[in-house]
Parts: sequence; structure tokens; C-alpha cells
Amino acid sequence: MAAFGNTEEGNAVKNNAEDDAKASQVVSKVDIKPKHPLHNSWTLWFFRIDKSKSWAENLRKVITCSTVEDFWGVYNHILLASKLQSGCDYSFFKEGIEPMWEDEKNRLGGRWLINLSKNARSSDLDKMWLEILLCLIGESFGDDSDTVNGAVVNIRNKGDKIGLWTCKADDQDSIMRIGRQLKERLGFPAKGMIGYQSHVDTAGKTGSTAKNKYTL
Ligand code: MGP
Repeated sequence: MAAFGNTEEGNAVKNNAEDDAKASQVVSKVDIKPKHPLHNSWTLWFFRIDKSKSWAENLRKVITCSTVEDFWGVYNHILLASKLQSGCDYSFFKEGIEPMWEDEKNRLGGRWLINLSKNARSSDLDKMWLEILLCLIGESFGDDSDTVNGAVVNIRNKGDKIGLWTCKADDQDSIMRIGRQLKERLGFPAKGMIGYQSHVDTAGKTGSTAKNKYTL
């Protein structure tokens, strides 16, 4: 008998081989490649102003990302910052740190603040916010990355704001290195000024802006 000719046995072997090939295609499509872990896990928070509630009640934890793939899954699924209503914020903080002045890790810290002009919402806001997110998950501030807690984008009719929050407002050297790196990554014009304010000053301010502790 011809080995595996047009016989039942031959067909069975051929079918098995086809099944194996199909199975291996399915397995490769399912893709068991490991995801790429982030150095830190990061939590996305959302704030929507509702004047009948307290500030903290309006703040919601959305999701925590621990891998590059999770990050893009979240980023691609949510509205761009520029499409949010005025009065909304996104915050993106290391897991375990709440995006508020009161958190133990923020209490003595502050933020580099970028005030955007009203027309920057359509041109620069989304690019800048994404670049900041990439700086965070990519730990782009070198040894100073440990002092970076997160970032916030405030969507406001009077002009949007992006803040990069760090944990020690007195750590001038580290804050200045972070600020220089931030300006470079955002392609900020050398003459464009950014200011760093401590959260203590921001929380206690009486006018519309807190005083800058450092500028760049
Ligand atoms: P905001 O949302 O940071 O800026 O703060 P906005 O809306 O541009 O207002 P402006 O004052 O900077 O011009 C608005 C208000 O939200 C603050 O005055 C606080 O009442 C409250 N708020 C903001 N933050 C970040 C906090 C916080 O971390 N803790 C508490 N308790 N309240 C906060």
C-alpha cells in the first residue's frame, strides 16, 4: 500500500497535519508575546466639575496601567484632552498617589505649570499632554524621575493648563533639571517662561495665581 496515498489512513494523517497547521496559526494569532512592563504603574483620574459636590467628590479614579500596551489601550480609548468640556481634568499619577495637594507624597511638593493660550487648545494641547504622558511612563527625567508624582491637564475656558507635579518643592536642583527637560521635550521656546509653585502656596493663594518659587 502506498504510504499515505489516497487512503483513509493517508487522509487522516493529512487532516491531522492540516489541523496542527491551523492550530499553530491560531496560537500565533492569539499572540502569547509578553507585554512590556512599565517601570511604575500609573493611574488615570478624571475630574468633572459639579458644583453641588466637593472638589474631592468630583475626582474619579479611572484605571491603572502597568504595561506599555495597557497605556496605549487606555490612551486610544479615551477622549483627547482637547475634546473634554471646560471644567474637566485628566490626572495621571504613580499608582498609590492621589492627584491632590493633601496626598502625603504631594503635601510638600509643587508643580511646573504651563499656562496655554486659548487658541493652543486646537494646536498644542493634545501634543503636549501626550508628550508629558510619554515622559512619565518612559521615566524621562533620569534620576529625578523618582521625585515626579504625576501630571494634570485642566481644561478651562479662561485657558488650559498642564502641571507636572513633583514631591519636594525645596529640592531646587532636581526641580530645575526636571523643568529644563520638560521645556526641551515640549519644544518650548527658550523665551517662553514656565513657573514652579509649591502646593502650599497654590492652596493658600488669595489672587488668581500663586507666586512662582522657581522660573525657567
Ligand atoms: P484648579 O482646578 O486647580 O484650577 O483649582 P482652576 O479651576 O483653574 O482654578 P484657579 O483657582 O487655579 O484659577 C480650582 C479649585 O479646585 C481650587 O481653588 C480648590 O478649591 C480646588 N482644588 C484644586 N486642587 C488641585 C485641589 C486639591 O488638590 N485639593 C483640594 N482640596 N482642592 C483642590
